Amino acid sequence: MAADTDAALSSGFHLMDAAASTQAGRTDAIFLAMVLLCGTVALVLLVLVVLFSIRYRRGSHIDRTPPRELRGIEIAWTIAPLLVFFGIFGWAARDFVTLADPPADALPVTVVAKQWMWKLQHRNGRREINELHVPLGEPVVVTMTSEDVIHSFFIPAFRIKQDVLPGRYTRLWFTATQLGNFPLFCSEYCGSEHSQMIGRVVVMTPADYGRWLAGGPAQPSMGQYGFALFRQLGCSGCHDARSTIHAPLLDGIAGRTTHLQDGRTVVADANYLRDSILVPNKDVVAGFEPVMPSYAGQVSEEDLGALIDYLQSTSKRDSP
Ligand code: HEC
Ligand SMILES: [Cu+2]
Repeated sequence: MAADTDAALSSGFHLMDAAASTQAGRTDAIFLAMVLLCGTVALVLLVLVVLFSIRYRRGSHIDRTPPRELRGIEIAWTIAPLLVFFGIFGWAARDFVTLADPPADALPVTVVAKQWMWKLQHRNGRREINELHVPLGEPVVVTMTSEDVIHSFFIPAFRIKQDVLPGRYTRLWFTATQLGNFPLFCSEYCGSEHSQMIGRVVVMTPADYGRWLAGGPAQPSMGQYGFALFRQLGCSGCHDARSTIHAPLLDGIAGRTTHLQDGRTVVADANYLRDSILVPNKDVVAGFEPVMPSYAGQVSEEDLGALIDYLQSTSKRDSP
């Protein structure tokens, strides 16, 4: 099976890790361009330093009258590097923005980091620890949070890294371009066993991945589990259309623009939904009383993820 070829772990001499995602080639190109550019400048300066120190050494008979002012040259060598740096900035910024904007059809995976392991869950409810199975050639978006301290989700072969913070969601997406196993590291020092917070990404053919995803113990999908919680925690008691309490309807809330009491407007992304549940008085919806209780300390990160997945799935269901 393809997953047996440990592409990134194979022995031998590598200057660079395998480049196994669509992002990897682009990041490598910027890296190479910077190394060449900086290397060339450093080399030219080095050669000039050596030449000048020989040419103008003490005791050499050479014309030492100061040169006349060459303003044109000074302006040119100030402006040219500036433009080059702006160019590099624009180039890198474009890739950076792309990384922050996952395609709409990307496969969602939630990640909860804790000292010292990665807990991952797929949409259909399948869970894994320190392993992430993904299909080849399909975009995958990971939404991450931490139960304790700051961690960092790092897949060198994909050239992606993102801090994982307690109290909020961060996300990242990638499309794998090579079958095999690739190391997953925590790259933010997070305590005594930080160096053992290691996992792997297993890239499979879409058919193998489909079989893998359907395997495992039978369990409710994240959305189904979230819906059960929605009733169990009493959310539906207020938010149901038939409720006697005046609370906003949550069908189709994800991505909706909400007007708040203090005049701000916010787009309901995962972080907004998270805060609505844990710190409801922070963003009170216009036209409603701040009567919603906080659920901080009552829901685990996994349950919160499932609740949000359920809220988000109501939008998908309603959209054409
Ligand atoms: C006691 C009634 C009550 C309960 C229980 C309750 N809510 Fe609310 N909720 C409200 C009210 C009222 C608002 C609007 C005022 C505000 O924003 O605080 C609201 C706002 C929200 C919003 C923001 C809505 C928007 O349009 O932006 C979300 C999301 C939400 N609740 C989710 C939940 C979830 C999930 C639960 C269960 C874990 C829950 N609520 C439990 C009354 C309730
Ligand atoms: Cu860590």
